[in-house]
Amino acid sequence: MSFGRMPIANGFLTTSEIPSEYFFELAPAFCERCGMFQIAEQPEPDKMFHAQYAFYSSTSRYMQMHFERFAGAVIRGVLNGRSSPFVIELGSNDGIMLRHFYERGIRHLGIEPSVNVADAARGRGIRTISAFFGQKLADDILVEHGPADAILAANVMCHIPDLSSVAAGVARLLRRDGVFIFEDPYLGDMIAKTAYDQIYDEHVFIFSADSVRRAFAEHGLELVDVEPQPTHGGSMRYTLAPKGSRAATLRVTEQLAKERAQGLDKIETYRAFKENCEKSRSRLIHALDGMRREGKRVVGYGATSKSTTVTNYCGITPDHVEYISDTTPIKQGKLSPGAHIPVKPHAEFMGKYPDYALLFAWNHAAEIREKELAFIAAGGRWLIYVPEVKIVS
Ligand code: DWN
Repeated sequence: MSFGRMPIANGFLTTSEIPSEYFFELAPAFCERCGMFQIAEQPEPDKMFHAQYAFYSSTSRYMQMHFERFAGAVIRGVLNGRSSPFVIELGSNDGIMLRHFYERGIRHLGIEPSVNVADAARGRGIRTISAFFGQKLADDILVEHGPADAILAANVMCHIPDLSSVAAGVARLLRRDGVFIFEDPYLGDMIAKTAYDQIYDEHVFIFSADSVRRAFAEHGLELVDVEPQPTHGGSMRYTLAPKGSRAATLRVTEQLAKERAQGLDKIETYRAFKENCEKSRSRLIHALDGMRREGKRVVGYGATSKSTTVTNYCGITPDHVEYISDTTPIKQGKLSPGAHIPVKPHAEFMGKYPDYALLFAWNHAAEIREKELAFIAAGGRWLIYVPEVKIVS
């Protein structure tokens, strides 16, 4: 299917940059042979990850707690009892997870190609190199630091087009008794919730347990555990280990069976998903057109990467959504990619509540709704679109 012409999801821009804005065709595809769901046309990585990368992981308090728990599970479950363990994180962003290893004096190394967010991590004392990970870098790290007890990645693996090079690098860098643990938005949740906004330039793949199992098996890495996560609207944590080094848990077999029952291996499932996306688009634009006709004020909440797919696919304009409120300084004062809706600081939202807030950061709904009770008390309402278009208080 195609979502049409799409800009870079985190390509927030100024008015003068509009004439040179980059577009590509966002067309996801499913491969029945390898079970992978991926986008067909992929913009060059340096168009997305650079010194002005707009997403800082630590903007959510819930995500900070999530990564503290993730790090704790690795420390207790993997590193415990090992002498001078070494942990690597791929795509370590501003150090939201590695800080917990750093604070405990555990040997660590972050690999983060976007220099600005890597600088934020380095500023906190977290050892970080700015580079794209692959086989060559894996070899260099092996020479300088030795093998890793744990290699971690969160919301990163699905961003890397050359999955094969990364898998080969991980296989080379991991100790024989080491583990590679990563988590990403989960295909089963995306399909079940019609959360099509998980599809954008950075998300080359939307993984399932089956596609992960198959992709890494080619590099001698076996899927030994899976653990669903509530983050990003439904994610999966995958644990891989050198083949034969650990027994796979029952959870893996159960998850694979669940995926077959959901039809994740069948093209018909994706045809139905396409229809659901189209229905969701009509309902959302219908709701927004109605609000505009009634003269209601609508403001977007959270200038997420996901919102770029929604605004461009649904044809949402600044006439529908006055501005998008976001707490990230680098996004404020800019225009949203493609739709060119102004992004403004949260103070603006608090200063004059709109009638409706279109919740683009729906994956943070619990955290946001908890802190925006005054908006509801003032008569405001949330317009949501995952899992369905609805007005809620
Ligand atoms: O995979 C990715 C995930 C992990 O993060 C990346 N490709 C990029 C990014 O995706 P996203 O931009 O869709 O992520 P979030 O976490 O849904 O973005 C939330 C946005 O909302 C941020 O710009 C911060 C903002 N925000 C806010 O303004 N007020 C967030 C919260 C929690 C808030 O209270």
